Amino acid sequence: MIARAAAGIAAGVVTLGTAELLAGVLNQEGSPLRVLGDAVVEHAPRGLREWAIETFGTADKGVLVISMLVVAVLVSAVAGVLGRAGAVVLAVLGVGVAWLAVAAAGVFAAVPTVVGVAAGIWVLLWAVDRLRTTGGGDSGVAGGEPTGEAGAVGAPVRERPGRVVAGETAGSSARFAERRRVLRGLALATGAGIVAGLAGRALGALRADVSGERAGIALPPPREPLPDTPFGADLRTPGITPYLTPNADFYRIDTAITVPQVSIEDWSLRIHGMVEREITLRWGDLASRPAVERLTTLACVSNPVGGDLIGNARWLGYRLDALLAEARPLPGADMVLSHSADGWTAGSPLGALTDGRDALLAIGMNGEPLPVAHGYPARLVVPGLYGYVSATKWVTELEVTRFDRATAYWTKLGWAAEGPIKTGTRIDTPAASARLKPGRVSVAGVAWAQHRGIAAVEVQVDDGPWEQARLAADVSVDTWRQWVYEWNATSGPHTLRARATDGMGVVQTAEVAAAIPNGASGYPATFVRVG
Ligand SMILES: Nc1nc2c(c(=O)[nH]1)N[C@H]1C(S)=C(S)[C@@H](COP(=O)(O)O)O[C@H]1N2
Ligand SMILES: [Mo]
Repeated sequence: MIARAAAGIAAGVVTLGTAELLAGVLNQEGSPLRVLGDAVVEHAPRGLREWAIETFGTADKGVLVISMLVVAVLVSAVAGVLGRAGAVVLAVLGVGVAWLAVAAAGVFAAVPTVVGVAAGIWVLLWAVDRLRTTGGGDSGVAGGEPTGEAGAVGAPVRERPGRVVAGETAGSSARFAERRRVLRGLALATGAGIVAGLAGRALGALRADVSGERAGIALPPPREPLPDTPFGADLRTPGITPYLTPNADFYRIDTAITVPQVSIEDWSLRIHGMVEREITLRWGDLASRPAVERLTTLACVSNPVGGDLIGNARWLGYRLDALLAEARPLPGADMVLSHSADGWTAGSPLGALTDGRDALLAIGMNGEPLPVAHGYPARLVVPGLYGYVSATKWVTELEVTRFDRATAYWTKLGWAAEGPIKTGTRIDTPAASARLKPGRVSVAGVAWAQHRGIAAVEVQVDDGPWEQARLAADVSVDTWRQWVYEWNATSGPHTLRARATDGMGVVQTAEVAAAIPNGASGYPATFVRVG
């Protein structure tokens, strides 16, 4: 029983290993794990999917892969115990997965699964037949089984030629040796299967990798190039967040366990749904359109008060209002559901993409092609909206629709359908719990209210009056603004608070709110000790 289960597991591992190796060499779409994973994600009951995302967060896909492997091992073990009938089980499962692969990516995508299953079945039959001749495949203890059982099923006991077999004991030990050989073979097959599978995955990742392509991309010149840091935008106060966030320091949030690798050869943007004229733009089609450059501060709805899921970059791209106008949205449409290459979606108000603000299909970030993790080759950047409702990376589709017809990824999971960025500020320096000397201390940070702008920042020490901070140059309503308040620190423990006022004259709310459903709020506070 245990030996047979081991045979089944070896067969299963050989099946998956062979298939993954072939998928790595031939085509990623044929990976049975990927085919099955996509099918599970697509057809899982909503409740289960929500539970998985809530429980495992962005690791949900990794958990899915591990769960699938565990199930595969269990099913294989059962198939092994079933012996020859187990081969039929493997064949049927193989046909099912091959069929899913064909449905998802064409006939060619079935090759890895078909060859993998054939290899697995071969291993299973080889092992099952041999185990039968060595004593039914029960526990590994030779002699513990009635001699003659092998004969009863009609297979001869294999013995080494020339060996003198004297009676039962010698027969048992020959069978024992043969069994050990079979088990050793199974262990070898399992090991080889694992190595093949890992090699296939590594090869696939290497083949799909677009970083080489990215390095060779020439970005179009923008109409009015911008400096990285407009004059006066950076106060250079020690400890303050720099005005421009370098790509390497830019926060990253997405649901992808492996970063999607989308080649410009395969990339296209389809604008469809409630439009007069559906259009599909390929990479080469972009070149004939004017490229613009804009500084925009991106923020994540999950950013807690005082958190760092916010960054400011110089984005190069194409105006979304112009691209949408080419497709001519129909009256009644009020949402653009943007889709990514990895199946993620965001729902943005059509108005926010067409009201004249600098909503972009971005292809460049701080003078470079988009980093792969930030959406290469193209993503959306919309001033004033949290990333989860606007900033689709690896974007492939703009579906013009209505809020009462479509629901985006995070909205299905309880986050608000609309996500305008709340006015906020952060104290960068002094650091929390800092020990300071009495005297002049620069209290400084950044404040943001994208698309409304920042008009003022005030600082409060303990329960004192709110004092005006000095603001850095006003670059645009769409980027954050640095501020500094020169504090005359006195000995003792103190709490520093800050609050911002937006360009409409509205002070940020003091009401403390958690990030879900539409963004955290409340004044940031820093506790320090002076003296
Ligand atoms: N394809 C895809 N795009 C996505 C996401 C995602 O999970 N998948 N996350 C969004 C969220 S929640 C945010 S805050 C921004 C973050 O962009 P960044 O990683 O470039 O900082 O990307 C958005 N775009
Ligand atoms: Mo986000």
